[in-house]
Amino acid sequence: MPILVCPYCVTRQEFSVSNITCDQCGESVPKSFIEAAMVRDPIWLVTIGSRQVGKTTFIDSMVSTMKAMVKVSNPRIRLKMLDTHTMKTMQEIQKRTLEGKIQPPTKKEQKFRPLLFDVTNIAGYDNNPIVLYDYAGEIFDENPDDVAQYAPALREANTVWLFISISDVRENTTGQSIEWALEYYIRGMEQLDAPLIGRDLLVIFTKADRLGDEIDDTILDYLLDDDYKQLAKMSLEDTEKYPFDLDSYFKKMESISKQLEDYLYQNDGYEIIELAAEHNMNLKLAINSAIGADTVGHITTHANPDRMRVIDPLLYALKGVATKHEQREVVLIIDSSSEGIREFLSTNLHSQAFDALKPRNVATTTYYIGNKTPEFTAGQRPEGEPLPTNKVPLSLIGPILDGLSEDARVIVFTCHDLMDLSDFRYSSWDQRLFLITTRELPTEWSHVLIYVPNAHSIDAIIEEFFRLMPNR
Ligand SMILES: Nc1nc2c(ncn2[C@@H]2O[C@H](COP(=O)(O)OP(=O)(O)OP(=O)(O)O)[C@@H](O)[C@H]2O)c(=O)[nH]1
Ligand SMILES: [Mg+2]
Repeated sequence: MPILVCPYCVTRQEFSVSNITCDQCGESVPKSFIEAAMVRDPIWLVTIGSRQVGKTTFIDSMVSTMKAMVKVSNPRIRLKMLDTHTMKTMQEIQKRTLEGKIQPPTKKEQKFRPLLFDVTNIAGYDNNPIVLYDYAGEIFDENPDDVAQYAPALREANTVWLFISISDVRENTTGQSIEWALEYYIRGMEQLDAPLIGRDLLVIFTKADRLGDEIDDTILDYLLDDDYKQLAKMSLEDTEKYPFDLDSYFKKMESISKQLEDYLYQNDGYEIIELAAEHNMNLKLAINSAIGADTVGHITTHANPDRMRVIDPLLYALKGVATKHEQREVVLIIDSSSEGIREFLSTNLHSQAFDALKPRNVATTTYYIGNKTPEFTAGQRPEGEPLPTNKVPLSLIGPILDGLSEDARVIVFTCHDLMDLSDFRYSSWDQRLFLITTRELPTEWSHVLIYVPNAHSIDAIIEEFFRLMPNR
């Protein structure tokens, strides 16, 4: 059974679709979340920042826009909410927005619940399970010891969203400086015994509508030129005019991030830049307006808000993860020694497998059995008829497996039993090696698929492969 971190109590447990209750906290984890998490490691996100900087309002705005992404993206990006708590929370926030009421401050609680989502079709992935903790600003304002106590999910989050409202920093009379919340976070992480190195720190400037002329023209244009600011309300005709292209959108985000670093620097934020560098965190910056207009007490204009650049933080998180996963290794081993292999692969099943793996951002390498060096190097499409590699080919996979990394996952195409397969029965390979064969094999193995042409599609096989192989 796969080991997952319980999204509620943040401890490692065994879960499966038939065993959804956490042994530690007794909560039932949504089946859809477990299913998604078995294919892709969940992405843990946390919001940090002072009170009232706009964290919750931003999340509402981001969720509305992400939900509407289906209108402009191809393949269709879809955001789904995975549990009742997430649906109810988002609905309550929306209702308050539509009624023109301000959000009540988020409260710190011992048993604080996350929002659970699944995003489909970003960077070629079907599933991106997301655990999002929208923490209360009060955790980062009062007592540094609160952080470890009230925000244990910080330990799991590789991406930290640090919210800053420059206008609020200026009006602030509490004596807190701009880097305050980050200092609290770092202190909390020390107490949680969680290293900071390699984590992504995304500084998010909120309430950009209040900044007006003081931001330079490039940043202002970036905000105003957001084609998706009214996406939820956009007509069919308009959505056709602005198709979404992740790569070009992402390029603009990256160039704005550089400009914003300068803006942060000029606004007394050099300490943040220093702290990120000192702790080897990857710093990126984003800016948005969740509601496009200022509010005083009672809101009247929010039913149709001009949201500006509210999807950027999520895209950073998803794309960042996708880029890291590019290094994930998948290896195809073709048992070119087995009789019948040419017929078996005569429809180029191996090349098709490579094609089906490609959109998942994995580097696929192909070996022929009996040869320790790859026949086709990482990223190279395997083609042609597989030929035995030595005169008396022995179907030994050990020499190849021994040279692979601990993260590698393997698909073997064979028509007969592999001589040394049983040697690996009680190793981690049992969970990392998927056998595709033409008939029942004598050796016991956990993941075997007996291939039946026309009954199995290669896309379905690859999907199954990702479902079965454990998370890293
Ligand atoms: N002008 C403007 N006001 C905003 C924007 N986003 C949020 N606000 C206002 O800022 C206030 C605080 O928003 P919240 O989203 O509740 O802030 P928070 O960071 O979640 O606060 P805590 O839950 O206390 O940590 C509300 O009055 C919002 O209407 C924005 O984009 N522009
Ligand atoms: Mg809040």
